[in-house]
Amino acid sequence: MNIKSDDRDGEEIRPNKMLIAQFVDIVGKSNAICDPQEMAPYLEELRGLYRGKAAVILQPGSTADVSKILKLAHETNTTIVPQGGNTGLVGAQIPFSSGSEIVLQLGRMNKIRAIDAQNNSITVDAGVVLQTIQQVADDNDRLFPLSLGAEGSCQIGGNLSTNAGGTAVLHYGSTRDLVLGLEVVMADGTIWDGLRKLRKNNTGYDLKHLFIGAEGTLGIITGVVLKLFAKPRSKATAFVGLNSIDDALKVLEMMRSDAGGVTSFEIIARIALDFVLKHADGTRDPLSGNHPWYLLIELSSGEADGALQQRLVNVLGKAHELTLISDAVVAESESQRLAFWHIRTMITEVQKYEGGSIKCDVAVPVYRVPEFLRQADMALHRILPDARACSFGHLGDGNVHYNISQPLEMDTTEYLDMWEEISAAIHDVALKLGGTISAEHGIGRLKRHHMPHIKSDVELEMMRRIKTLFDPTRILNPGKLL
Ligand code: FAD
Ligand code: 2HG
Ligand code: ZN
Repeated sequence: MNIKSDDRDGEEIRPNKMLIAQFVDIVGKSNAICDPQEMAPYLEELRGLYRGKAAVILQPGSTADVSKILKLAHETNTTIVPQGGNTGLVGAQIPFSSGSEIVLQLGRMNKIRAIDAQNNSITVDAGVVLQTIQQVADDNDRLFPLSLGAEGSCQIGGNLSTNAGGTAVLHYGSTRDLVLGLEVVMADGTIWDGLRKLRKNNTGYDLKHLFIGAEGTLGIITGVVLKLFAKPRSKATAFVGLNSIDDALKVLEMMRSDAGGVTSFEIIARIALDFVLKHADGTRDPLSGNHPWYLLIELSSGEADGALQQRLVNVLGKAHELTLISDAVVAESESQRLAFWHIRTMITEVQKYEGGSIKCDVAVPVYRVPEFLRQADMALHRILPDARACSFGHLGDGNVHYNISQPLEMDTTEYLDMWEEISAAIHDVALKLGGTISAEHGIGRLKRHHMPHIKSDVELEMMRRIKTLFDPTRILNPGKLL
């Protein structure tokens, strides 16, 4: 464990007891956490990279509560850190160490407000857990396609605020693409009811998009109208072994043109599979032999018969004949399909058992992923020859989680002290290939200092002006993102 600190950690203007009591009154004593031990799980992110302090943790039960809290915060210059499921990977949901901030924990706002199957939409509170939304959609013979490893605990408000990606972006887009309307409480407590259910609405600036991906710096999202989709009648899923990442892109092309319905196209390096097999109980290698790279491919369609499965098998057969892939297994049952996905979703967790891990969430144009991986490996090994690149991610989106586990014999703190040097080298490779240093996890605290290098002065100035307009007294998640 290596707590990262940054420039705001020293600032300290704690709200006094009377003011805290006023905030507590809004939600009621039973919905305010003041005890340090009870606060602890909300004040540390899951890898232990960031740990903070809070004046109090408030758990509002309604949009009206949030509005009152923000009005008071605005008047008293009290800073607010919004928090959903606390699964974010860039530290944006964790307060700084001064103890002056209030954490606004949205988990009690967990109502499904309405499901409108005919309009293919669902309206929910911001604190609803993603998996619950998926389940309610499913119960209504619909699909809510956002899917990611943390879906059992992350909340839709957090997904919106990070514009989360996940494993079905290739087909359905990022969270941003799944939103029809928003309800937001502005910094001064004003409520914006933008809960529209429209698929078309060209009436000027589309304000909802400002709050999506804003990491809680422009307003508190309290409600959302989400798009639903027809539930696929069939899915076909394969676990594939291959020698070269260049060939993976050829397989993607074949899947698109000859099979269709490509929903997920995920890449896993052998070392990532090894970590899962070693640390995650009950997992087993779906293939025999040792392959440098694996693909988890999922197709989905409205056809109810086995046509999709057959197309997948045919394309894999052709890819094998062309020696693009070395082995493959197609899931024959739902439990086998879930077992493949379990391997993929466990990768984040198992890395922690291999010591320090430096995460680089990069994206490059899809066709440049092989180049990125080769150059990143070279750059990494020039700095630390024994570091272990554990790459995996959403190849179909050009998004590689180039995570780097420490050399086996190295001291973890010594390794994590190299975070800046190593990540800068990897980011440099991605940027030179026309990529980004944050594909889906956001900026938060972890990457905030990179903003001047990755955004033009014009972009930064526009962002600052938007921030000032929406949050003139800078009470919303200051020190994050901007
Ligand atoms: P939090 O971590 O609580 O907060 C995240 C940000 O949103 C913070 O800036 C916070 O201030 C803000 N926020 C939260 N709620 C609100 C609100 N109501 N209004 C305004 N601001 C708010 N991410 C991906 O993109 N793709 C993945 O595939 C993926 N897989 C993951 C797998 C695992 C195992 C884990 C642990 C994380 C993964 N993540 C992934 C990262 C994380 O799950 C997402 O960023 C998620 O969207 C965060 O949701 P949360 O509710 O936990 O938000
Ligand atoms: C995933 O794709 C997540 O599983 C987490 O984005 C990635 O652990 C990570 O870096
Ligand atoms: Zn991811």
